[in-house]
Parts: sequence; structure tokens; C-alpha cells
Amino acid sequence: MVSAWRSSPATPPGEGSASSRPRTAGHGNFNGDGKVDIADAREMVEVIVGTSMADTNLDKKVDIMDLGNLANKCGLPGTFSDGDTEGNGRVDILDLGNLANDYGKTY
Ligand SMILES: [Ca+2]
Ligand SMILES: [Ca+2]
Repeated sequence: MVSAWRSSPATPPGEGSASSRPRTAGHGNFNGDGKVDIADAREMVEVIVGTSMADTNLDKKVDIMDLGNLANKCGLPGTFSDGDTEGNGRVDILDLGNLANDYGKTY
């Protein structure tokens, strides 16, 4: 029997949904494109966890805790959990903008 992700008629070629793509998540390559990068972080946070990239502590709320994470590293190199919401390797005004866009939301 062919596995479901290969035989789904609702998915056009090249446009597989997150749940239909083969995964090698054990290596951090959540979206199956062979690279470990911000796209994998987005896949993990938005699709698998189901929250915002601005939710730096993954508690499904964008709130003062996330702002605190960002404020602690603002202007410095950082990771997602430090507040780097768009993956440029720095906690900066772009991240503050992302956090402001989703501030107060729950997921
Ligand atoms: Ca949060
Ligand atoms: Ca950033």
C-alpha cells in the first residue's frame, strides 16, 4: 500500500502541505528541504506547535514574557528563544515589529 502522503489527490505536485511532506525532524529539518534554517523553525513553531514566531517561549501566548526575552538580547546576536523571530541572527527592530504585530494574541 502506498503511504497517504504520496497518494493524496488534493495536493498539487510541489505544494505538499506540512503534514504531507516526509520529515527528518530528528535532525532539525522539519520541512524536509534538506537544510536546517529559519524555515524549519517556522515549520516547527507555526505548524507543529501551532503558535506565532513571536511566541519565543512557546507557551502559545505572545505577551510580556516574550517581550522580556527580546528585550534581554535586543541589539545582540540571538536565536529564536532570545527573540530572533525572523531568523537574521540578531534580535533587532524587525523582531520587535513581529512581536508587536502579534502582541496579546493567544494560539
Ligand atoms: Ca509566549
Ligand atoms: Ca532578527
